[in-house]
Amino acid sequence: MNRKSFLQNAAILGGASILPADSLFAQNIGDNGIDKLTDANGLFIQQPLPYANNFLEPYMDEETMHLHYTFHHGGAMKAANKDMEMIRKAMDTNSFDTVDYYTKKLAYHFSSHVLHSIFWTNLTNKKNTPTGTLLTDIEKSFGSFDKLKAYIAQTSKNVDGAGWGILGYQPYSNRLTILQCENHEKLTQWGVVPILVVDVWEHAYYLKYKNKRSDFVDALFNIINWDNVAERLETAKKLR
Ligand code: MN3
Repeated sequence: MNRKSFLQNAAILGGASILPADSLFAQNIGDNGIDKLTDANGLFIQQPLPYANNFLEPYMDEETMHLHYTFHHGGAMKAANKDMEMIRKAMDTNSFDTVDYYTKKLAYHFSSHVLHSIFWTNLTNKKNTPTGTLLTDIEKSFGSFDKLKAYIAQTSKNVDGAGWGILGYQPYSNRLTILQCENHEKLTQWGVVPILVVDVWEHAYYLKYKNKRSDFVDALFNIINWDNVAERLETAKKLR
């Protein structure tokens, strides 16, 4: 059974709960290689977590996972729908006074929805490393896997306030690139497709790691799903 049909069977049989404990992958990107973030009507929807809340223990604790997915990611998804609704309402009634406000809010909430959706699938409970094209591209762009790790760790640990460290594919230069994202949407480069994201908002780590963001970022390297990162890179490269 290939990976895709296994995943489909797993979904039919009840999803993540039947995945073996040592399952490397936990992915929910669709057949077209992009995360499904909206329903048929264009409303934003949150995909189920691709694993149980305790799947990433001990590096990411069960309670943090529950709160993070349900209220932080879920809240952003709902807020993005509200922003869209308010923009539509303003357009329908030709009252444009508030569209700039909700456009800004939508950038914030929708970016949160995108990054969190990627984040869950970027993680797994079995330590692994990049191989194949992903590794070659990492070496081309950063020199070595160790240098990439040092670079994204430093960038993530030192985000001012709340934000993300992001490894992305930049189609304009055909290179991998690192972003230090503030909030969910600031300091991007146009065109970059995120393939690995590191959430360094306090809600991602404070229950377990307290003020030690640095320890959390270091711990994450034990649970990164490089297969998922590779799959995202493969999809992103088709943009060229
Ligand atoms: Mn978060």
